[in-house]
Amino acid sequence: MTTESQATAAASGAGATARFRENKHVEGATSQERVNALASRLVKAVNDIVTDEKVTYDEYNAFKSWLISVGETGEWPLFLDVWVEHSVEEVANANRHGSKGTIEGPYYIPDAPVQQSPATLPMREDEPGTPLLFQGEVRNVAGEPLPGALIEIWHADDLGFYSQFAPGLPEWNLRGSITADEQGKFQINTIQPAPYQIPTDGACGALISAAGWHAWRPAHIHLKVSAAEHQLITTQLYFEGDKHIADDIASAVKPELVLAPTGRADGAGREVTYDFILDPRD
Ligand code: MBD
Ligand code: FE
Repeated sequence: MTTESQATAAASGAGATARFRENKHVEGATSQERVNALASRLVKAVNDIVTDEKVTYDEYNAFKSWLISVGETGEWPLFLDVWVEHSVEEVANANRHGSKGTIEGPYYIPDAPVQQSPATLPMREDEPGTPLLFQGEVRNVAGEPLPGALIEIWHADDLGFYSQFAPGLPEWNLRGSITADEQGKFQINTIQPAPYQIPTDGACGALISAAGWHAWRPAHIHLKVSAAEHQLITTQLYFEGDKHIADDIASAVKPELVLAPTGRADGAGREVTYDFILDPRD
């Protein structure tokens, strides 16, 4: 039997690349003027590094070989989301007044099964990990509740693997779309995810080890929260005390996004409350 621990960088990279191509439509996203301006700056930045650092032919060829392997292992989505997306997100959401967003990352799948709050995420019988009750309210910036708001949630399991990107996991494991109640409140039962390690056997892992970096993201829950007439927010929530809160390899932690769950009175795991504030659509 194939289990999630046998996940390979190439298989999860191929999955993430296929998902990206299906979900993101990029034709006509920008004009010739912008392509000229942005591509010219990118090329110049690379040439400046070569000149300043006196890059050798051996280094140039190592770089070329590495870029080829990023494509071969399907790791462009992983590479870009880990090292570039955070600044794109900062620019995109600079003018919001509601809850903080952060990066989407490579493992979102749209159209997870819809459930009404209170809900339990799809999970295996005896899903490993500490049970977590995640609850809260969705409001607008004026403090009014948003009944029927949609909370899309996805996260890794207790070994740090995502369903549909590692073998042996049920299709929608730890993924769901939950509608808030008439007061905009939601209650979601799940388990606490484990920290995520960038696959060590792919191109991103090779870069990390060649550079002497670490490969970790702190444990996190991904969310997309939306309501009619409001801007969708893509975010992540983290856990206080996590070893990599201060040095996330993906630079996606913000202090407002760190949860401090408490033990439940009934002893059944932990619980935490977090409210989402959505900006109006412009
Ligand atoms: C993840 O789980 C993730 O959230 C990001 C941003 C990059 C790689 C793996
Ligand atoms: Fe993630």
